Amino acid sequence: MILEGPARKVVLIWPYNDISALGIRVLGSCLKRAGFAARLLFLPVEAGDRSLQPEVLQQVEELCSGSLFVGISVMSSCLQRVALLSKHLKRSLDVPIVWGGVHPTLMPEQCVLFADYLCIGEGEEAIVELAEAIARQGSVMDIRNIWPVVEKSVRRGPLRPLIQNIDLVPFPDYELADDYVLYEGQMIRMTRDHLEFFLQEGPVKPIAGSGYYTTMTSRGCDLNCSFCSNGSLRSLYPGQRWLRYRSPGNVIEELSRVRNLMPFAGSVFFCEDTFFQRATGQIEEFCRLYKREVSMPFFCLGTPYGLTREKLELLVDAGLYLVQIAIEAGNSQSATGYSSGATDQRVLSSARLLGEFCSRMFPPHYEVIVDSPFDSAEDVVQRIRLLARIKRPYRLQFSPLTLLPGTELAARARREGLLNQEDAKRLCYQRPCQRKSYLNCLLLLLNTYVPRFLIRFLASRPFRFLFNRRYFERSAESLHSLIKAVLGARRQASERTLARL
Ligand code: B12
Ligand code: SF4
Repeated sequence: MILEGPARKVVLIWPYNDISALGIRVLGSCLKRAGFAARLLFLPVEAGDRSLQPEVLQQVEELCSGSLFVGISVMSSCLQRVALLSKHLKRSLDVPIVWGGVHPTLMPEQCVLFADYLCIGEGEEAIVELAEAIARQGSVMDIRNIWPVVEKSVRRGPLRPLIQNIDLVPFPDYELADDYVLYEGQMIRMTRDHLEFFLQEGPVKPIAGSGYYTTMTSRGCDLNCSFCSNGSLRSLYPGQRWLRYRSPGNVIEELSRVRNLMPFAGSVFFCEDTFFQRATGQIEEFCRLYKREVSMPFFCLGTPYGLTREKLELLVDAGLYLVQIAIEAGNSQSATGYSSGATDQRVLSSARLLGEFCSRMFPPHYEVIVDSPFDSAEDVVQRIRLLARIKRPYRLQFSPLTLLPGTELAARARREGLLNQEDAKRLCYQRPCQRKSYLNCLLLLLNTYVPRFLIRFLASRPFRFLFNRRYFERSAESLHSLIKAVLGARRQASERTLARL
């Protein structure tokens, strides 16, 4: 039974756009299971305005007032926003502020001015112990995974072992019992209609077309891409199994709620890079149950690892209609050393395999990192040549490299003098804009019908000598926007096709 009343209420805040917010929804369920009330506040960035207006801060303050504590989920990308919010709450309320998530876990010292407690690593058990301790006014100094901030320094303590049986983690909280969302400058009570609206606006909207339910069937990853936080997170747990899978039965139990919870959801999104790495037997069981109990179209992320014809056959038969493959997680040619040793051959063979399923699925999406300060022009040309070997149709998605704090790549950038203090502040936390260089334009052309041999030709030395220069970058601004507009129109057409399916 949930005991209502401020003495038992914890407020959890999610300051990002995608309100599927697995982190705080799982924590909300843990708190409720332990008899606490959880109020979830969602603060999507409105119209590109990452700051929070004074009226919004005031409303959030009112919603947090009188709670046991306010917990905020912190990724580095939102550090400034969360810092502003926390400063405001600390000034105006007498309620402890708790930061959890990837940023405090990897960069605890950077959080001391804003939080009273940091949750390092997994929060399921720690948050309940913290709530119990605060509710009975007991000591909060010795809770594993909770590091108090005392006089602006972190008091480090021991970490709990990783949850090995992740089937024990409760399903995300979608009760909407006491949830609020920022909409047009107001914190409004979240209804099913709002949920539908915001889930439709999620980050993979162009792929999904309609509202979708996001979940994960695993935790951790056994690859080691140097731009990703995964390696640093794993290093906190030496000797422990880091990549953990939920059992197919447990995933299906969660998904069988979707039709009731979200009648509007048109598909399910598995948002983990490790989806295809499960053993074939597990995938077989998952697909058998999925077809029987869930039977909704689904799409997922992946890497060039683990894809086999047999797995794809089973998954497509069960409703898989699109995959997004992170190519950089398999590119050994790059000087950036993104990957843990995959070869171009692996990328090409995965792409060939996906090509075989083209008549039964949407063209695959390939995620490509651009604008790495470690890449020479020759590295980029190698990537263009590699991509030009993949048979169309496909869609490339480009992400400018973000040097996330605590990653191997950020450390290397600092060592090699590629980042001074100012750059570190700017680049490590905010996703930069994609450069409009000649070579990036060639990459964009791969998304069009321009023949691939022509793109390879345009990437040859004489053209690079003429065009891969600053003057081109400046004038390419308008060309770039034009190509994007054409692609946008194409995407809308494919959304309409999807909506008809
Ligand atoms: C799934 C995922 C996504 C999904 C969905 C995110 C979502 N809305 O839930 C998608 C694909 C949309 C996504 C997008 C992005 N992601 Co992402 N994502 C992940 C991934 C693979 C899993 C996160 C997850 O849901 N885990 C399951 C939940 C249960 O775990 P959790 O959130 O970590 O929460 C647990 C603990 O951290 C803790 N905790 C968390 N918050 C709090 C708060 C309190 C108060 C307490 C006590 C505890 C606590 O308790 C939770 C339960 O154990 C992680 C990788 C990873 N290993 O974490 C990257 C990761 C979090 N993403 C990352 C990034 C950078 C992004 C993007 C900014 C990428 C980009 N450049 O656009 C975007 C922005 C997202 C946004 N603004 O909404 C980085 C963050 C790095 C950093 N230093 O902050 C990670 C670590 C991957 C990486 N590249 O290194 N992401
Ligand atoms: S495959 Fe994905 S989750 Fe795994 S290390 Fe690489 S980027 Fe990170």
